[in-house]
Amino acid sequence: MNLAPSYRDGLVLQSPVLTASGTFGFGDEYQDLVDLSRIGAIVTKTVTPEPREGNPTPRTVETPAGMLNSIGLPNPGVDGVLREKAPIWRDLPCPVVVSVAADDPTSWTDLAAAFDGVPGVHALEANLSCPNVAGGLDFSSAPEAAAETVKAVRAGTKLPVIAKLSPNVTDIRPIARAVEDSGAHAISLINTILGMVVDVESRRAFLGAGSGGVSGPAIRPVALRFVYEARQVVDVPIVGIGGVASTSDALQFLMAGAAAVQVGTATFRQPRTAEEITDGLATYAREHDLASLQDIVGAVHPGVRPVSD
Ligand code: RRO
Repeated sequence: MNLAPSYRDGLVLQSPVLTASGTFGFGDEYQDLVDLSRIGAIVTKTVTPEPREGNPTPRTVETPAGMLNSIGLPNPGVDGVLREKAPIWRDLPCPVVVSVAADDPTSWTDLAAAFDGVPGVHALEANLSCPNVAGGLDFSSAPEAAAETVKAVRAGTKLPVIAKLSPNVTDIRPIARAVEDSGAHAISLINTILGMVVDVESRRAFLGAGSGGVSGPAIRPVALRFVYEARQVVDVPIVGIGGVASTSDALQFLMAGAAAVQVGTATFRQPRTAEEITDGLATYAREHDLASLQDIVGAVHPGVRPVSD
């Protein structure tokens, strides 16, 4: 049975279940807990051109059916990552997708170029949508900025480029179209939804940075709708992200039009979630006589159900 979504220009994954950026380190945190040979790929924490310390604490807080984060993109910078993290990627039993973010076109191009030919790296995820950086690293709230950024990334690399989009927009469709037209091989959505928690004793925002991004099951219905809407206007594969914690969650994303999913917040509770969902999808495919899971991608039927259904 084929579990593999095939990306334009040839990235084929052994499972349609990946880990989401920011929830699995650089592949160096959970490798002893998870059988990485069975998941689709690891997506790393986002890498920037220079090292970053991240935002003031507290950086996370639980929310109903989810969590709020404002981590602020801490990472050792591209040189630090290549020196300290990349050497293990060659020997990991799954592909590595490196998440990248920069702040102007030339830096995006240079950053992308730095990962070309690094052993173990199979694709880049251009994080066009970090919600938590002062001055804004949000390149996907307008089609023009998103397109310019994807072009800059493509100019630096031969690797497949996945464009990760923000949900903090009114209409995802022109943005999805723009990144496809400018050469993205796939689109991942959604990043976190802007939110806030107030500490009523101190009468202050709970997070050190004030506001942050909401993730987890609370945002799943929102994410599903984004995937469904984007699917109507683009041909490239979509990777669904947002509260995927079970096989049934992953199936919903596939049926809404995603060729693959990423597991994020659920990993904090159970690091093996991506592996378990891979098993669950295989079981579903067997029980429903599917030759390929890709046969159900976009299979949701819009419209009103008959009462007898
Ligand atoms: O590091 C973060 O605060 C962060 C990033 Br880069 C992102 O893309 N999404 C998010 O919720 N947090």
